[in-house]
Amino acid sequence: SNRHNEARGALIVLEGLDRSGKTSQSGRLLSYLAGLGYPVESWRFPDRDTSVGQMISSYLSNQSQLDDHTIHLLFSANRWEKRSLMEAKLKSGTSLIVDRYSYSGVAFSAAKGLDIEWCKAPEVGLLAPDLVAYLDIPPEKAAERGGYGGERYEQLEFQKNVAHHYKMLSDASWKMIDACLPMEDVEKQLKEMVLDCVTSCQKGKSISQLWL
Ligand code: 2DT
Repeated sequence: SNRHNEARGALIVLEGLDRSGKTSQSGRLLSYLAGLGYPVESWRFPDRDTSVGQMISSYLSNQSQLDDHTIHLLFSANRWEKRSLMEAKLKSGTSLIVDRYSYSGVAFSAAKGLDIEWCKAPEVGLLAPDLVAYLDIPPEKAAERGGYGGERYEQLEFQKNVAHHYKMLSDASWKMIDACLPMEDVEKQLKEMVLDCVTSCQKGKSISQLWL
């Protein structure tokens, strides 16, 4: 039907500490929605493929040093450079499952001691997610899962600080999921909320902007 052709896609964001399972669950959600016949793509931030993304990648792997404010603005710029494509995808009916977004941007920089309002400012005007699913895991539990690579932020004390800032950023609209549950249980909960979200966007929920 006409209405179906005009249906927009949903902007679905997964957030959580390193090792909370975001990347695995993104893959599962992608297959799930695609299997149901919905146009869908899986994205992640930072997007290391752009030139800004390459600067970020080099910083994260400790190959370059940058002032905390500077790297913060690069992470934000990395979202801005994808904004118009993001909007075009959503308007053409493609849903996006995004692994990390502005909340990572603010939580990680604020955990270093930057002012939270200063951190939020460059995110204002980016597209607001239709769903933020937070994979909630105690930092100690995440660390036990192992697989912290050698990247800059992958240390227990820092992750505890990030967790604290995520909690300060969260609001009643966030869907909190106990990420200590077996993967299948997390997956089941996510599928339900994601399908719900895709359906409400199809029905005409409008796209809004950060920061609310
Ligand atoms: P991945 O390990 O998920 O690739 O993330 N980060 C991420 C920030 O500090 N600011 C941001 O805006 C984003 C999107 C979180 C790489 C690291 O980059 C951090 C972990």
